[in-house]
Amino acid sequence: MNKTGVFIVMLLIVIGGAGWFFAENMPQRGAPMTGGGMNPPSDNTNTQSSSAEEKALPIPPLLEDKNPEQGKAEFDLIAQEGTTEFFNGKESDTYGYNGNYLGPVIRVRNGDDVKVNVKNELSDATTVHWHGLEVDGTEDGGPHSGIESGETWDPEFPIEQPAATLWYHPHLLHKTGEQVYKGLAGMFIIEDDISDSLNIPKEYGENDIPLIVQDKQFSSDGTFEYNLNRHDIMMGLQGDTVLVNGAVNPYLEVPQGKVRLRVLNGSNARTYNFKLSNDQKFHQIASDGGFLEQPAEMTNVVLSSAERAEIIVDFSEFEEGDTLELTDQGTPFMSFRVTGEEGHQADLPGQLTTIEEINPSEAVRTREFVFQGMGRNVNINGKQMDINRIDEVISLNETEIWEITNEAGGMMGGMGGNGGMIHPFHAHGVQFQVLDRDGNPPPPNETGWKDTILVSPGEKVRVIATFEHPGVFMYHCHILEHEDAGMMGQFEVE
Ligand SMILES: [Cu+2]
Repeated sequence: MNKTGVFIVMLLIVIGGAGWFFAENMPQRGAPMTGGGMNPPSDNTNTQSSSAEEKALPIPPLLEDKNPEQGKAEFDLIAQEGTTEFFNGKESDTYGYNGNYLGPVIRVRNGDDVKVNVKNELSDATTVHWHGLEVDGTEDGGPHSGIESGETWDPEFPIEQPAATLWYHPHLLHKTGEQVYKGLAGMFIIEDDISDSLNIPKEYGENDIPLIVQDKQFSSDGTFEYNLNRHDIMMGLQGDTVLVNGAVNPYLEVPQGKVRLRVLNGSNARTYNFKLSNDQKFHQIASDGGFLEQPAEMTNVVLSSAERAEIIVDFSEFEEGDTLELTDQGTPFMSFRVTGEEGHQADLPGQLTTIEEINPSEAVRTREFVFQGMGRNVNINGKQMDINRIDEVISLNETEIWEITNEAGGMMGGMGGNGGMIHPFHAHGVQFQVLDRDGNPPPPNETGWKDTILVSPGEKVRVIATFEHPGVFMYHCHILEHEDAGMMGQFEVE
């Protein structure tokens, strides 16, 4: 800063609010304010231009069930190419299911026999994996279930698990990252007698809201592409713009009452630390695989890629016109606008469900999974994915403990702590329970069913599961760039 600049700053400090002085005497009024971080507290021009871009949160439609018969459901899903306008007047090439970006919500009931007709209208092959669904390997939609361009795939499966917020996305070998990033993902909701009977918000789109949170790296022209640089290969592709249901900085109008948010981290690699802008407490009622036994009171929730949390936020104390923001590490990315409408008031049930704890003594063995390597060398137990190799064989209906260790951060961790990589571990076709993290019991929001678990650098997490579905399934890191690079293996249940 030159001497004149220093003088102006000092003058500002000395005379404080004497704006008239500058109005009368500054030759270039306003110039120091743009460059010097000295914006006045209420810059109406900026507020108006940013609010003009704000969009109402898009709510993905519920996909029509074509089978009127009770206990059966049939859906049509088309993977297709399109364009999406994330910023006014700027179109980006995207993928979507039954649309240009993301997909509709598939909602089924426990006990339903489900059929999905998947048509691939992309120019590339794809697959559709039902993330979190307990189905046989042939219906799971992993890399073995490739659908060539122009072809169809019609999996049929019964729903045999409790109410939960799951999701679906492609799982093509080496191409999962690209296809998810371009927009292929959707929510898959299971309801059951328990979710029906609980006095919690459950009006879809009104007070039961899906939030698919993703990050993108946009170019200055408002488009994005899937091009990995060296940093992306190491850390997974992490963008600077957060989208919710495909919208940048959207707002949601909420009634004065409790609202249920089904939060899905649908990002390729990023881990979020969600918090409300006023540090207000909320309750997590469900994890990946369904309800927790009791609501867990929290001020923040951490979700790594593919993890879900259903949370209840109470807006009863707010007045019409009030706003609240949802933040990641303190940075807002969507807002809630409270309306004059009265919302869901009932207290949360003290008990949501009962979860039968799997006793570790039932486990027939402990299997170890060590996450190692960096960049293109990421691996599990020293091996990279080979579609022609089965890595682990499990007997049908047996219970096992899986011990997942993250050693991959070792080298960089030694260089200064935060260089270590987290790895979200995901196993297909099964829901597990967390036994411990480095020998300590899991936090309350990890005491329910899980299918994806964040494993920090140097950490060891033990989970337990009973394998009730036959077939070939994947286990892998859910940082999609790590998965695509080979941090994946196959287990066969027989
Ligand atoms: Cu990873």
